[in-house]
Amino acid sequence: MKSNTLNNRAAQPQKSFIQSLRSHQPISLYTFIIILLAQFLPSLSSHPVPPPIPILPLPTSQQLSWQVSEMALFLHFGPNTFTDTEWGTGHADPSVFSPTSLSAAQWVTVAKEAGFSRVILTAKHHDGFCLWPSEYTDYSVKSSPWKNGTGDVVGELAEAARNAGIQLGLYLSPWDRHEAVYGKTLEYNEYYMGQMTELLTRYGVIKEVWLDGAKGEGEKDMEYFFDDWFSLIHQLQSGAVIFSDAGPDTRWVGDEAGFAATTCWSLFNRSAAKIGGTDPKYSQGGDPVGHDWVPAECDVSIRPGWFWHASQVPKSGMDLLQLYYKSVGRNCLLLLNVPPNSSGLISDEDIQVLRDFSDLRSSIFSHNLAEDAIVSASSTRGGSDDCRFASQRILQEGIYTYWAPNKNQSSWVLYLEFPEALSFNLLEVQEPIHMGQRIIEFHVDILNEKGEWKEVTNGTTVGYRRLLLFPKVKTHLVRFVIDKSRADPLICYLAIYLDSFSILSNEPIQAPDCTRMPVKFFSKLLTTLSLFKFSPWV
Ligand code: FUL
Repeated sequence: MKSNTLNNRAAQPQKSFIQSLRSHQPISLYTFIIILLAQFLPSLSSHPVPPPIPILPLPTSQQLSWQVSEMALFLHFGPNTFTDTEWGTGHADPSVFSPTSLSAAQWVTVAKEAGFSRVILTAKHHDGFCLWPSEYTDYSVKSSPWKNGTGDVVGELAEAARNAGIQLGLYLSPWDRHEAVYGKTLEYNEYYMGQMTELLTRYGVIKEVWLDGAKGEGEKDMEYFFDDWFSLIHQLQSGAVIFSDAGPDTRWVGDEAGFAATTCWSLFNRSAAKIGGTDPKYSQGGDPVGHDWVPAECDVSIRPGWFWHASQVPKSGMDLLQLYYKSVGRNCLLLLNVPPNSSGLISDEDIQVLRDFSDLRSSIFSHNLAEDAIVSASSTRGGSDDCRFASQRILQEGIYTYWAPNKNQSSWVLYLEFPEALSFNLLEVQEPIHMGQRIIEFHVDILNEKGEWKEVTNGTTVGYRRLLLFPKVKTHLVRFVIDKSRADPLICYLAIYLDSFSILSNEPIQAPDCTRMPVKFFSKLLTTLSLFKFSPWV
């Protein structure tokens, strides 16, 4: 693994070309020519500078598409929904499973309207009851009164998801409290793989397979053949990611509260994690020197329980917004459980909360206040007129266009200058993670009313997407400073917003209009020429 650690604190502004000229000190023609050449030389070569080398480990295409999907809706549904339990004993009579108006189309519509791109269903929870007619057991929908035993919840959801263009994932619990062969290692592994094969061959494209090591105290001990399971899943569904406490493709974040640590690496050592016995701290933060790419997924329920209970009420839209900041905004995927009720529908109060959550996100994120900013950088790979890695790229959404600095720099800074002073309290930053996760430490400054840089926030990792909320500030000039990085830092998106709902109150820091930083090279050059005090004989 390449681990080219560069430590670089650039809190003090480097005196730029323009600034030195603004000091109105005469410089010689010789110095002027050297400065001019330094600006142009990188672009004089006939060949463009190639993109920087990625830094290992890197995500697979499946992991990239999983990460970009940002939010998935978890659907816990089964006999527990009807018996008011969380961990069914495995002995509930199949007759309890009798939803009166089950509509997988409604689940999918709710997910889609709230901005979720994937649904994940408990095809089998710990009670062993199968929501599809498995050939390997009678403990399933086929023994229930629902549709006289002819129904298939997995099938209905697969069809609804396909029709709506929503991705499908399935949870097949390893712990099975019903199946008689549970505890007999070979037999149960065969049983589990037989069921997994049914799920992955009957229902079209499956994008995520979800499994865990949960098991009650004193339950039968047995070994799961995880490596065999993972190979089977990847053979049958090459586009799927596998979730577990230890990957291989995405990891449990280490809590069921829906948030990651403020430092959150997608780097991880799979060998340091055990399914069913991980260290939550390690899972929450990942591993800055990890050899595997295993990004975190934050699971949490909209209600206190995972299954629906008549007595429980959902969280609020604002609660979900805070969870969003602490999951998606910390380089993770948010897996929000919204359990269908005993009629087989997502409850109206949960739908209302999801609408509130969606409205909050649209209101905050639909307009990047920085979209008209003039962007400049401490340096640009290939020179300041090489548009492929230009700083302006950070205003363009998507991870494949990014700003890259020149090699061997002692400071990495991006400046955003706004046509007029703006008020904001939220910053979004993204790394092009297909090139590896790089940034270790950064901070954000604004120019305050005294014309001094004032730090408004700082952070450690960035990754796919970092959202930082801070007390509201007002300025026309922001700088994003990368203090420490595993390799030359790359930024693909930077945006600012005003979240007027999550107030972290303080007095706005007002900046004057007089102090403006240098911008694009040609405007720099024009300014230079007008400011230049030519003194050829010095
Ligand atoms: C845990 C299970 O024990 C809970 O019932 C729930 O399914 C949660 C998402 O995962 O491991």
